[in-house]
Amino acid sequence: MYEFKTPCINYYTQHILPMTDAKQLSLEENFQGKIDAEIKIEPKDWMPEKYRKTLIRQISQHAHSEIVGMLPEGNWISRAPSLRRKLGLLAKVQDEAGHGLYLYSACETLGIERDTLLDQLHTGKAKYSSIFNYPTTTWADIGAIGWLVDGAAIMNQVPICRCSYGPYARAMVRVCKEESFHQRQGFEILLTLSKGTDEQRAMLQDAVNRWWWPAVMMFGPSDKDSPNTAQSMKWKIKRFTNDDLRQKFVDVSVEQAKILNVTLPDPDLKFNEETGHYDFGVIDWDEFWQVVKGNGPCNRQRLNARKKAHEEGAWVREAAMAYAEKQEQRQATSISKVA
Ligand code: BYC
Repeated sequence: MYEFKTPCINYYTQHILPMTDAKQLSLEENFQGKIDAEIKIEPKDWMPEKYRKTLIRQISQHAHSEIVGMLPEGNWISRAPSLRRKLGLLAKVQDEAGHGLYLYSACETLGIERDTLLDQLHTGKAKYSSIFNYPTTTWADIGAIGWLVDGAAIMNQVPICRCSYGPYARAMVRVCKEESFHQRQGFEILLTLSKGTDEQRAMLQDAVNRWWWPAVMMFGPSDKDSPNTAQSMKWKIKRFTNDDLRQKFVDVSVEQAKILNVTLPDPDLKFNEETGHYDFGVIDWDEFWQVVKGNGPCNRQRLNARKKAHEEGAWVREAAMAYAEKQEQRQATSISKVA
């Protein structure tokens, strides 16, 4: 059983109190001890500044990805082929907004304002997932996003339910339940197309051809080129490396592709008897970094749409603030009347 050796200290105090090297070391040892013992770190616990910054970076990028991720799919709500499909897609896109909100809230517990986070997104300072910079040109893309993109997201996010930081881990439990519905709605769209006309089957294959590699890239750079993985694994922010998760994703997707009767666009994809996994071809890392750096097919379009939505939504935020202030005033007046 792990023993607490020092009382918990509000993270703000680390900036205020001068700290001796020995004290800092003991705080860090205790912190790592808690992590090793699977004890969650909570917002008011002491934490190294680098841990806090790493979490702000990852959680905010994750939140931005959820919000920007609404755009490629939102594009198809008004063009869904039936009322049933429209309801499913609408619910999914609304879920993504909810995920963004839980994640922004989790991030705020680390002492950063939401406005600052949004500003970082809108000025291009903060990253969001590379995957959302590709266009959705046919209805089959909506199925492919559900199957492959949400499939990759689940593979990456289920382990985050066990992340060492409490608010992030708890937010991910609900996110993952919803992602699982998203993945199934995508797979069902594709399964229907796979049983359709020649044209529908061709549309399905074309979407899979275009989304496969970007989905494989979603897991981030190879472990040897990932500057953050080693430390994040030690802190149990990440539970698996990028390459381990990517391999798991490839292994399950190959089997699911057989059910859809589609080929995956990788001639090097082959089961390896020795490793028990599928070997796959070389990833185009140049494409990945170009997209991450803002030069993907839709980066500018996505960021502009996001900024426009934020500006046009200003009146909603102002109205909500005014309403909250009015409520507060009413409450204060009724309390003073009682007193
Ligand atoms: N795209 O050292 P690494 C969703 C960056 S939401 C862009 O491995 P880390 C969904 C990385 O940020 C999907 N950038 O970093 C939503 C780092 O740059 P900085 C989002 C990427 O953090 C709606 C640099 O490359 N999921 O699925 O240890 C509808 C070096 O990488 C990408 C999450 O955010 C990328 N793909 O590992 C449908 C999950 N990959 O910050 C679906 C939470 C890497 O040092 N995040 N970079 O300048 C994570 O698990 C980790 O942050 C990552 C990267 C695995 C993504």
